[in-house]
Amino acid sequence: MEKTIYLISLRRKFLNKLDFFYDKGYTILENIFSDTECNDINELAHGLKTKKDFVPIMNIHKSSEKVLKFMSNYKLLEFIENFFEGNAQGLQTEYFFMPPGTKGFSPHQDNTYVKAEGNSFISAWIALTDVSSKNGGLMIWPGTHKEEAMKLRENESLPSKNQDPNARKMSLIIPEKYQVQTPKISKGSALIIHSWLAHASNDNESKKNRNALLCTYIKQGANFRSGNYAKRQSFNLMKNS
Ligand SMILES: O=C(O)CCC(=O)C(=O)O
Repeated sequence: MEKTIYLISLRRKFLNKLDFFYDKGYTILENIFSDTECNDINELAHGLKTKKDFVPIMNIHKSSEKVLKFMSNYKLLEFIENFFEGNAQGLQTEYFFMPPGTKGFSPHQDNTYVKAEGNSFISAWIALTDVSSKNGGLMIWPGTHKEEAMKLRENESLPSKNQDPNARKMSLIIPEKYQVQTPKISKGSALIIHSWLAHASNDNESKKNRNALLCTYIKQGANFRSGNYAKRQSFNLMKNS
């Protein structure tokens, strides 16, 4: 009996998270990866860099099954597949080193680039170090996902060394009624981002790298834009791993 009550309360918490996500356009899944799992991905990424630049690695899952397994985490997939009401596939990954001094991403909505319909696309931004506003933590504008596509303007600021070349080209025009937040996210937690949620990242003003892995997912069979730089391709995840 006690076990049944425990399971019902777990299910209720899960459904509350989903309701919060529909309303605000984000949620945080706390501590779903261990320290060791995060360190393994950081080591793997550093091992893949031969040059002395720390530009993010696009589609790092293509280099290692470890990343595929990591992004197939059952707590992540449980959330995503409930949101999709269907099967999830991987779509794109990007590993960020973000060394000290790296400038953040300009405000954007991921679906501007992916162009998926309805609830068929979602992003999970996984902190591989503790993050805050001082070291490049993400900025979010809760509720903006309800606006769907918003207007963009060209950005006048210069690109940043060690950053994705597209990170700072355009900037979203966000209505003033939305308040920005920078949630503190602990290493091993995932910020789940609605396809139309406005988000950006702070500059890294700390003395250490801000490591993170962006994983995006598509509902099986849904359409999406591949993109010249991201070269998105849907792929199967390692379910039940
Ligand atoms: O990791 C970052 O600094 C921002 C990443 C991001 O927002 C994105 O790739 O959509």
